[in-house]
Amino acid sequence: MPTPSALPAEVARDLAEFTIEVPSWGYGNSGTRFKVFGTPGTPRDPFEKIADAAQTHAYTGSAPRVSLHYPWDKVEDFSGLRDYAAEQNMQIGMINSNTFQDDEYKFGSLTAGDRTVRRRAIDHHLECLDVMRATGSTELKIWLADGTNYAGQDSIRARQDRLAESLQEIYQGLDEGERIVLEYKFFEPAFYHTDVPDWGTSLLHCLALGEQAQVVLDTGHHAPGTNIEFIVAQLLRQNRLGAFDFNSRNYADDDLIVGAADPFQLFRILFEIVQQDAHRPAAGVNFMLDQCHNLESKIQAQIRSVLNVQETLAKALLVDREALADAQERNDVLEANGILMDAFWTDVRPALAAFREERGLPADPFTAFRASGYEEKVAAERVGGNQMGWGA
Ligand code: AOS
Ligand code: ZN
Ligand code: ZN
Repeated sequence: MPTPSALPAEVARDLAEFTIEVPSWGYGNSGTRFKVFGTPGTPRDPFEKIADAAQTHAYTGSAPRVSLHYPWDKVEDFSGLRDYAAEQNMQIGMINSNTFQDDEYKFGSLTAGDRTVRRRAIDHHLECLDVMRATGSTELKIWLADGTNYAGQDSIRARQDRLAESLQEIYQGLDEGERIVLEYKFFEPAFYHTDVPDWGTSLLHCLALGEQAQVVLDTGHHAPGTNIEFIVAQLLRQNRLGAFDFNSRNYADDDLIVGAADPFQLFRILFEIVQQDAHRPAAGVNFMLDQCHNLESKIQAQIRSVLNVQETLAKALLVDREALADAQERNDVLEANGILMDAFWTDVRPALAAFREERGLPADPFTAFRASGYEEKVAAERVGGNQMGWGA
């Protein structure tokens, strides 16, 4: 496929509608268990995080929402935070609950055997629903660190039953038009078993709860070699893919920039999405980033991430699906594969630059942001106070 100088109209339409949600924690300091490095200009409160997230949107035109983590992003007046976001041309996206940082949750939260601990964890989620409403959000995202480290430590079955009961109570708290999304992860911080380890477990709980419960797929949460696009196709088929946590990884849950480690995997995933029209807003899939930027500039990294997804989506949209269907019907294995590869290898960057300029955006958002002086300005302004970090 030759390099197109302009995008076909329907591809341009789909890209113009497509949005990505950015995580508030991606703008704070992060690191590994060995070290968290500070960076001049790192936000000191949720307002400054939103201001930084707004830069990602201003330069890409495709990232109008920011997810919050509660209580990391706790403020006195959440409606004030919502208003501040609106002034920055941003909306508050998903509210992420947090039951993994308090001593009380050492042996579990929604799955804990101790009734008082479980009660506290359920109440925390109900409080998240209040935060959601105060910020104008409609989505609660649940990722649980629950699990065990040793065989026999606790009953796997009993924990599932307690989880189902706890989720039921949270689900009862939803109003119409709201939803919860349940994330799965096969290991970490628990290393023997995790209570929501895979898409099957998440889906079973969601099916038991009802239509307002859907699965979150974090691309870093699978065993190496897992065919993630298969999971995407299957969840979409059941109308239960609520959201994505995009990132990339080489080894475990690395939370690196999406499309950095394996751009072809991102392409395969987005092609499954495109085939079921799930990239369009009407499908209701929330495409989020869940990343940490330990070494690199955080805003630049977020801009790069949005661009990586946008470029890869453009390639997926360029697949000649008619020709593909024809090759598939004839069982022409190599022609079918070649059609996909043609789209994957197409250089969409010039066409995307033109597309952005038509929308009044910089042709190269990454370079434009670097040259804007924003980072130098906030580094000079944000003195005193404590920089916010993953976990604070
Ligand atoms: C944890 O591994 C999950 O990916 C969560 O979605 C997320 O990273 C966490 O809630 C953010 O701190
Ligand atoms: Zn995640
Ligand atoms: Zn993760």
